[in-house]
Amino acid sequence: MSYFIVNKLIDLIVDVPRYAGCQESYSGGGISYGVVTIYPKQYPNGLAVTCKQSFIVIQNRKDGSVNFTRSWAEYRDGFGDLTGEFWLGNEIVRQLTSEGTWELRFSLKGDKSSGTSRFRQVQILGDDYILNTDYRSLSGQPFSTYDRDNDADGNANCAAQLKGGWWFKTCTGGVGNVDLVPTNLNGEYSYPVNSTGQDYRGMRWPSSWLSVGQIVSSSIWLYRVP
Ligand SMILES: [Ca+2]
Repeated sequence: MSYFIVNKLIDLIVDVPRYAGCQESYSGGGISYGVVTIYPKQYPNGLAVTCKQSFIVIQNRKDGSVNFTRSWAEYRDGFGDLTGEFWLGNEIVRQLTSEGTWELRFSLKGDKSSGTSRFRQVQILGDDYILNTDYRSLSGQPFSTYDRDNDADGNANCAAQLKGGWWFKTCTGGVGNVDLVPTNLNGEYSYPVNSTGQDYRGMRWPSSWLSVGQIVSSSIWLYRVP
């Protein structure tokens, strides 16, 4: 919050241009990477976010300094440090994606290799923060935390088992069935990746990504399609 206050003070002293989003800031010659107060329609008093060029960073993990095993309220409101590791907050993402066309971009680095992924037509909907997207194996899935079990597994609480908050569908894997392999980029940092057994804790992405090895950094970006 201190960045927010400092930015507000700077606004009062200097006639700082107000940008509706990271895209506008970047193309308008504003900050290309760092904390920016943006002024989208839903936040007329300003919203502090981390911009990376045209993207709003909604998750950043790089060293395990922030604990991602958090409650529903913490995932809703956001936690961590906008200059380090953080989750921006489900409510903010819901508000931002309530109009326009959005994408999620995933930038992952493993100890063996790196990769990127993209979900198109992204919206976060309703009080359970349902993820709607063209990525079929997660689309339609509400968000879950250990204290709010919205997953599709009637016998288990995936967030309690696998740690972190995510759009969990199932808690266990299914060999050869990508829909049944739990993904979770908010799992415990540096929890050893297990490629063969039934232990799906840790930071996980679909099984085809096992070649990246242990995920050492993860960044999720929200992009408004012009
Ligand atoms: Ca359940």
